[in-house]
Amino acid sequence: MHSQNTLHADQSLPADAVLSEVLDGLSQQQKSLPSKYFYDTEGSELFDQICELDEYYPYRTEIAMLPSIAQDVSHMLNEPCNIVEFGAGSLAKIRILLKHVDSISRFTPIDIAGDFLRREADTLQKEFPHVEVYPVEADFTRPVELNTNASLKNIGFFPGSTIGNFTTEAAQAFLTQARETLGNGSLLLIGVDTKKPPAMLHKAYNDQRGITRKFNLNMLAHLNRETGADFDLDKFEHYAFYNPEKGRIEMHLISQTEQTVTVAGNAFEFREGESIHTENSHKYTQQEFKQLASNSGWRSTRHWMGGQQLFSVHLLQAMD
Ligand code: AVJ
Repeated sequence: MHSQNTLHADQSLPADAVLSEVLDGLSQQQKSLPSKYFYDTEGSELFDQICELDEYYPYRTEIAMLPSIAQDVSHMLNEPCNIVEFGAGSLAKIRILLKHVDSISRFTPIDIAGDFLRREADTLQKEFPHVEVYPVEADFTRPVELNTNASLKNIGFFPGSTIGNFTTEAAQAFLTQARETLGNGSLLLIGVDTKKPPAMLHKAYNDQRGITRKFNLNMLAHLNRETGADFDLDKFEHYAFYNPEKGRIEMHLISQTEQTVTVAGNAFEFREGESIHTENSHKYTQQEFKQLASNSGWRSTRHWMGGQQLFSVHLLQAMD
């Protein structure tokens, strides 16, 4: 599906790369699947529904913080900028930046859900005709080619605490790579979820209406379509808990019975109660995150807290 009003680039993963990651994850002792496979069009829409839930504090807290952050950042800029958003989703947050920061002349949203991305980018382009919208369909956990314009200052935008999906080592690798991609003199505005009482975290990932459950199970439907796997969605259940030692929420899908799942001719045996680990969502104290940034070529020059420490946003500056 091609959009009509926007230029775009397709750097999507080839089908065999998806298959090999899936086979790899299911072959581990602790079975796992990469959380980026939540996001097909259906999954991106389910995530938007999660953001509307009372229990899911990160989205609304960060959204409420963004207008004043945008004004603060706007005062620090005096040259035309390109904003590069990693995992752009439905583009709600960038609208706030575009409204408050006049120096943004280009917007480069990167997302793995290509059809969803192009649809959202088209709508945005019409609302902001003076901004050049250049969507890139890509898996940002791998190096992305940016087609940058040397006369623009690059500002990375990575809201929502998606950084929490990475293990600490992977987060460090991602930030180091983003520093490379964005270049000298760049900035990175990044949302980071904070540590808080586990009961509140538990509610945020086990909502009453069961939207998070649907979101988790949708990964199996997505992979059935994408790889021809035969996961039976009725035979798995959502399970999410806070792991205090690792400082993260873990989401799993638990096999309700002994069963065999076949993916491209490969059979995987499940015991009753055996889980597939589908997501980590790491929570950071201010100190922990500053340390992570400085290990990855960035300096946290400023940070904002919202909702009485419920969520934080850091502004990182590329170190020379
Ligand atoms: C989009 C990765 C930030 O970890 O909170 C929401 C995804 N998973 N509910 C998160 C998610 C379950 C979300 N991120």
